[in-house]
Amino acid sequence: MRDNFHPALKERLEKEARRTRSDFERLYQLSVAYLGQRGLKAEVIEKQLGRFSLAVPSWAFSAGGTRFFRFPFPGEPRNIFEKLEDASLVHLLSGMAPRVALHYPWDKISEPAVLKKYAARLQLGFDAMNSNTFQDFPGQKLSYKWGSLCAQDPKVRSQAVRLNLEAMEFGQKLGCNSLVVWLGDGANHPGQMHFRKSFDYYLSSLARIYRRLPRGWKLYLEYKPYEPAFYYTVNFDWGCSFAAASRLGNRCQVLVDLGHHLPGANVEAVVARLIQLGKLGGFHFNDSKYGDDDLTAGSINSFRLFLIMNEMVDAARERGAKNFTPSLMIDQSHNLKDPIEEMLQTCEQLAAAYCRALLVDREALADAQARCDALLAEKILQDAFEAPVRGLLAKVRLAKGGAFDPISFYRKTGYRKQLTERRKKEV
Ligand code: RM4
Ligand code: MN
Ligand code: MN
Repeated sequence: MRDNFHPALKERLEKEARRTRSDFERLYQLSVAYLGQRGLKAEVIEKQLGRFSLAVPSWAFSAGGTRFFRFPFPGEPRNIFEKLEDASLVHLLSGMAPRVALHYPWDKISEPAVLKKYAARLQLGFDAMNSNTFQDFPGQKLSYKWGSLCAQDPKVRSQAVRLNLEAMEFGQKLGCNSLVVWLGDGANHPGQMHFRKSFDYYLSSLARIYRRLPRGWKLYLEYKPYEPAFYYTVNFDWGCSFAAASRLGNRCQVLVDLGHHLPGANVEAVVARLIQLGKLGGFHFNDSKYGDDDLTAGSINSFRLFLIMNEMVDAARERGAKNFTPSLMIDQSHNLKDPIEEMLQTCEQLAAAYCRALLVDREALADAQARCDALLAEKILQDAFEAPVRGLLAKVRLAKGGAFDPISFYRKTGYRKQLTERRKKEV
């Protein structure tokens, strides 16, 4: 395992920045001209953009796979250290992914202190800990085949609670700040599971976890309508998450995974409602066409992503950015693209959507809404959605030492090839 590849790359980045200076200037002027026409100052937007940061998921750096098969690729990271190494490259080139979310026990290792030090050397920190009771692991006493936190068998429920406590303990040693609970618990057949009883089990198991939530931590409840259970899922929508989070207390909030909605759901309205109710904990960003597809954020429905960001910017303005800090995490499964490239692309898409949301003329929008001018209101949003923001993003990225064009830079470095050679040799 090589510790630090940054110095060499940093030099190359500086060189590349000089080489692409005029391309950057041209792109930047496009953004500046747009802002100028609307009386907006580039510095103000850039400052806000500079504070935008994301957490990347450890599990997205290796090939995800589908229900049917997983296609490994050369140079794939084999453990959490190698995943961090890849994550640090994403942060270096994008300048906006300084934290990594973990999955337990997938990322479990015997010496968390070593991992923490390694991450710090790569200039990374940790974000949420996600617990996994949706599969069985070798050596586990009882199976989760019939559910985990919501299983009929109290011993299974206790085992699942214990796994969550362990996950928090592990996360605390690394400096994580929250626990995300997503369950596969549910039924495939009508009558298989008692609806009210299973939700009661959910609430009481969560209460046992919540009581032990480390100081300063949040508990995020993630919902999903179906899969792996195809008839009934115990926590199937934001209403279930909201009810549970309200019952548990202030430090428990709802997590919105963009892919966890039935087709056609108005996710931006869900987000707005949760904000209004003080229960929006954060996001798992991705995109989907049909279900929990875990595709690249903004690749299928970029207007929806913009509308979600628009709700966030609107709320931050109303409440003050300091009082509104939902957790921004990516949750994707990379089956075909190189995960590092897909993550760079994702960061850019998310930042672009956020930047466009910053450009919405909110006074004009409020005025159009007050006058019931539907056309103008919509046009105001469309105008911001179509804004040329790439120059602003590049400006902020370059100021942080990132690449003008992260993906082409990554390709030029031949980084994956180097990794493939190195990871073949080291065991
Ligand atoms: C689930 C859900 C969880 C994620 C797992 C891997 O569908 O989105 O957040 O941890 O997948
Ligand atoms: Mn998720
Ligand atoms: Mn999912």
